[in-house]
Amino acid sequence: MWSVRMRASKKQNSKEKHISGAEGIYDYFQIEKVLKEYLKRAFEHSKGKPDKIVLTIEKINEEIKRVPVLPISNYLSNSTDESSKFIKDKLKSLGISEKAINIAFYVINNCHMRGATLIDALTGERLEKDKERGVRVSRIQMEKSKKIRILRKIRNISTQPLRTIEALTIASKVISHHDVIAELCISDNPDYTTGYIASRDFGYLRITNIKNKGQHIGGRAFFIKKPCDIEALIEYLERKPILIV
Ligand code: PML
Repeated sequence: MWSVRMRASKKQNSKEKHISGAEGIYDYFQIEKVLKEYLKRAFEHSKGKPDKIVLTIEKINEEIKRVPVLPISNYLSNSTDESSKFIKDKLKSLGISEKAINIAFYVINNCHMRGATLIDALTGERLEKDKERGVRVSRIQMEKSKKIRILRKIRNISTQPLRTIEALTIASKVISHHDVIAELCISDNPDYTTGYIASRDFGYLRITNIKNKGQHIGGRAFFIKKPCDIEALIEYLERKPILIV
């Protein structure tokens, strides 16, 4: 099997602005078709035309671990205030401190990171080594039959079912690591205002109106239980091949 990844970006004020990304684990015969799809996605993104596209194709030589998909539920919130209160209450119920939650929101709203921030669930300390890049969850794929079944289930509740599937795939891998208590995700796409929180306790919980339309902010925060071997955790999230089933 092969890991195929795409990252598209554009230089803006001498910084690289993330435009879009995609990734999956594929058989050799699927690679050409997937590359075409990824290029189309990179060039047709609502965040603008990229001036750099990086495609990575890597052979996977180790065993692919199977991880169960998180169950999906929805919270229909009417405002960003209601969403943030709901999120805080849910995360606090898992033992995550208010300070840690506030820092996660601060980083997501202000730091424009490409990957996720790792937050100590009690102290709020940021644990990732590279604070600009963050941690990229990689080497993931959802089993085809599972994907089809979930797509059927969510087509009436999600305006962008494929985006939901990709996020669900990431969250299922993240939460499968015993040192991660929860994830908070806000899309950096200005048109997409549904985000989610995820945990072993309540699964993948989608929340409408997590941000206002037109906002370019967004990102992911993972709440970590200490003591934790941070290097091993990052290695798992970025390198361990996972099939979500
Ligand atoms: C992103 O844009 O990558 C984040 C996606 C959030 C998906 C929320 C959902 O529709 O379930």
